[in-house]
Amino acid sequence: MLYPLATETRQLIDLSGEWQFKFANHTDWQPIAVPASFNDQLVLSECKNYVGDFCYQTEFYLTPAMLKERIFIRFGSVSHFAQVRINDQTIGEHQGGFTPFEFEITQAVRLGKNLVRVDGNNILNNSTLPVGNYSEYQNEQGEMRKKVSENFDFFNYAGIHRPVKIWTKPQSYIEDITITYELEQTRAQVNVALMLQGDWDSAKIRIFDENDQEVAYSEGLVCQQLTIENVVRWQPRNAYLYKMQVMLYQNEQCLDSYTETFGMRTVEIKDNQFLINDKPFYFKGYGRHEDTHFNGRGLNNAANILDTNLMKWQGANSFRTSHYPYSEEMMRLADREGFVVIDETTAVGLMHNFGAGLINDPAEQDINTWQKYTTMEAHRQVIKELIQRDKNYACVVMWSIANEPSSAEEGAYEYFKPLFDLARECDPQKRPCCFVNIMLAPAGKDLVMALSDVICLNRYYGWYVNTADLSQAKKALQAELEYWHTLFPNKPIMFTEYGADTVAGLHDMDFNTPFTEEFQIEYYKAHHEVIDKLPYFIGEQVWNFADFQTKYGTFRVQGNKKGLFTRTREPKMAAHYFKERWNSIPHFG
Ligand code: BDP
Repeated sequence: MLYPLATETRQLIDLSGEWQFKFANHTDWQPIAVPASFNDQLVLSECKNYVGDFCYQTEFYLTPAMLKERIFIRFGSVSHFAQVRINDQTIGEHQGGFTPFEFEITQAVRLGKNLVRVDGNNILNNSTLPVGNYSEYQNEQGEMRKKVSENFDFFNYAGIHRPVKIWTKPQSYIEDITITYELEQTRAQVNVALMLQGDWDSAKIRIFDENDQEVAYSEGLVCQQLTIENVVRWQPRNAYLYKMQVMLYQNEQCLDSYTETFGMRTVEIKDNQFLINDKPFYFKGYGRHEDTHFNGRGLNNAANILDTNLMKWQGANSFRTSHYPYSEEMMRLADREGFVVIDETTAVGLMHNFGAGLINDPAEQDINTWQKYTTMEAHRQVIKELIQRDKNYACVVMWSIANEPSSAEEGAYEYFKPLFDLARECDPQKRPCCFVNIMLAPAGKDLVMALSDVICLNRYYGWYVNTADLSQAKKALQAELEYWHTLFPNKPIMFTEYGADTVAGLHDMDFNTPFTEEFQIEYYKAHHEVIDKLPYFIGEQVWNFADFQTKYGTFRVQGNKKGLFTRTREPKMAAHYFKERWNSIPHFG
């Protein structure tokens, strides 16, 4: 799926701005910003925490010139379900809150004013991703209400989260471009597979370097091969992007033109190392969230730029899109700025009995996750949509199929095997695939790691277990890492999460006091003492880049406070500690 851009043959109307909004059971419309979550724009608790159906609407105008073209509406994402109507005609629907979707609306639009209406909902249940527990109850006034108890900690923000665009395309047009390549020293063989619609007789492809010099040209049909000499490779924190202009022709007339930027690098796992361009890469970075004041989970371009600059300031080189596909705007920024990305699906909360007995219904304690949940279809869909969307980005070096699934429970391997196969089959660049392992499924108990190319661990020794006892934490961590290495001697190991909640401004002379800024540093130092000695340990991604909003919980003090930065991006002491550390560890070992 191409990113929506205006070109010499395509026009774009960005519908960002003020829309009209209402909850389905209300009659009055009110203004709301798009893109953004509705939750934090509406003040009242019942609005912030609303579960159920909601509606958005706005107008757009079409000119006579636009009506000669095919017209599409494209949503970057709507969380979690959307049905779209244009001028009262139902156009289509999409389930899944973090991937784009597009509908052709040529037949439904007219000259001048048009109305777009989105009927959405934010319901999560045992068949959706992320996973939620859905129920209905009667409130004190005797009215029926819906409830979602999330199987994860981040706040279930909802609404039109990413830009909505009206996009014209010519009658015959380029639907998709898939780029693969083989790199031999300084030469690249670039293979292009085009998906084309309508009538055409040839396609021309030009590749330009960063100085806008043409470096390759070809003319042909849907599969073409081009050679680039003196290739400049995309490198972590030193990106280089080529521009590929694809033009569709009929009778020497150019019908459509689209330019895709792309970088080239190799990725390989060999001898416990993660090689990028044949050199062992060390991941320094974060698990993050799309989470800011006011916007909630909605696209916030200023925050994305600021975060990128903060990550650079710290000497980081990577992040994971925990726990869902991030906006295309963020992915394009990572590609441009050279951040290495582990690209994660929406598969979070795949554990039925997380708080066995205490949190969940005791009667359900013995029910197996893989028998209870019916997420397979949603999981297949998000893998396909994610890879389809992000396949050409050089910054994506690995796909994360799930975060912290119940991988020690019987049936886990059988659930995941077809999903890893699917991801490997869908990815034209054949990148490594992983899943992120939870502490409750440690070495020896986990059943899924054989499928994963890298052992990605979320570990909280010294925090959720051995709380504040860092010397026990170190021993336990060391023992577990060694055990993993014995089980899978050829797989590299990395942290995809480790961290301690820290309330900014809280200090103590006793550095072992949890929640203080001092303890956060001690916690990380203890972990580094262990991992720095292990040659097969290939990276550290802290939890989390910044504090973020969560559902209510006894563990959460107005949100999750494990950030190196606060939610407003002020640095905690640990942010400076990591700046020193990461600036002294090279990107390549
Ligand atoms: C891990 C989850 C992450 C949480 C984190 C925590 O992957 O989403 O925020 O723990 O508890 O289990 O801070």
